[in-house]
Amino acid sequence: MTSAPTTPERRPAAAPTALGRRAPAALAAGAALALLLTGCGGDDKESEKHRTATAPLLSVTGAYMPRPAMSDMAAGFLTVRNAGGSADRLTSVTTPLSKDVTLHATQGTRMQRVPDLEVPAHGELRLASGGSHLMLGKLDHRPKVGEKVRFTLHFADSDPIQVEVPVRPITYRPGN
Ligand SMILES: [Cu+2]
Repeated sequence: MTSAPTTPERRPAAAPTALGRRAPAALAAGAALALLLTGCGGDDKESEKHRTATAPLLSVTGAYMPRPAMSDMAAGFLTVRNAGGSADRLTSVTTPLSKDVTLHATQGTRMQRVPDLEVPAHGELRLASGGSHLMLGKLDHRPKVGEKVRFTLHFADSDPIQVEVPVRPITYRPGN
């Protein structure tokens, strides 16, 4: 009487006649599949690696700001590296030093405001003297050499990145 309710329930789940033989075969197949998945990246670490290889993976290096001659305008330089497999775009920069930060590209000797700047996949966006740069207007104050100015970089896809940007003498050139 006690086994009666359980027996009918088990039966439909497995083949009625070959239960003993099929179950181990299914288990073996399951184990083999698990091994295959592990071998070709099915486990968590491998999928994480795969994910970061295709998404933008950004970091910022070499940031500095030449000490501005006056408090009305300053420039900012830095490099955004992208170790990921897809491009991103720097869309804006915010800082307590200025409410008016724009992205500039240089064409020949003329600089021009642009809406965003590309950070190529497996590459870098280089903002450097004579090239693309950040332009800060209406400064909150004229920063001194050695002062650090917080920049927050905003991207089309990636999370914002905060950088403490050191103020350098106006003659400073990054060594490379
Ligand atoms: Cu400019």
